[in-house]
Amino acid sequence: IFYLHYHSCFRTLCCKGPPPPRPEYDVVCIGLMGSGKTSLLSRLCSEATDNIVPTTGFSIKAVPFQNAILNVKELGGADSIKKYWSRYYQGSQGVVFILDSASSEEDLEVARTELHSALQHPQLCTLPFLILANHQDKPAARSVQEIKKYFELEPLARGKSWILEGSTVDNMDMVKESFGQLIHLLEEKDHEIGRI
Ligand SMILES: Nc1nc2c(ncn2[C@@H]2O[C@H](COP(=O)(O)OP(=O)(O)OP(=O)(O)O)[C@@H](O)[C@H]2O)c(=O)[nH]1
Ligand SMILES: [Mg+2]
Repeated sequence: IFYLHYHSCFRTLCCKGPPPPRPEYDVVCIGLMGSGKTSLLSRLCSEATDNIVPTTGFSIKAVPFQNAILNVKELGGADSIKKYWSRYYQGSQGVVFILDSASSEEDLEVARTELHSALQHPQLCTLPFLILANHQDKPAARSVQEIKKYFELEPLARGKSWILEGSTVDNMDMVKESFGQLIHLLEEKDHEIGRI
């Protein structure tokens, strides 16, 4: 009886301690202007989204998830900022690329070019990518399958770790789920480095 009591006391004390610190990862978030980067990141931080303006320069948010914290650096998508994106890649451990699935053919082409250069950039090419085909709520949105084909992801990103998911600001559960998959890839990479 004493043992049982002692045991449950021990458990009570230990199990109610502070939770272990969550790992943090530095992630860069890119995508054309209006693709929804700030909207999705603000929602993930439970911030209001009614007064969002285009990002000038960059903006950093610590986005909390159950098992990790992502320090996400969003780089503005305007043409004047886009040309400097690569200056801000250093130190990133993962990449989030957001695109507007309902944009014009022309803009989609630009998004594809940008994604391809990110996937091939020396500072990003070995990192896990989360690609979100956003604006899926719009009738004109291309499906995730169409985007995958159009962006030639399978041939180009072969051998890399990437995730492509549809998204919309109206379904944040799905967005959280997609970020969860990215966190899983970041953790795997962390363990790989630990083994070397
Ligand atoms: N219908 C719809 N609108 C969206 C979605 N995501 C974002 N928007 C809208 O798109 C507009 C631009 O969103 P932002 O979050 O500012 O886009 P951004 O990628 O941060 O743009 P920059 O900072 O200029 O690079 C806003 O009016 C959002 O409300 C979506 O999934 N569906
Ligand atoms: Mg923005």
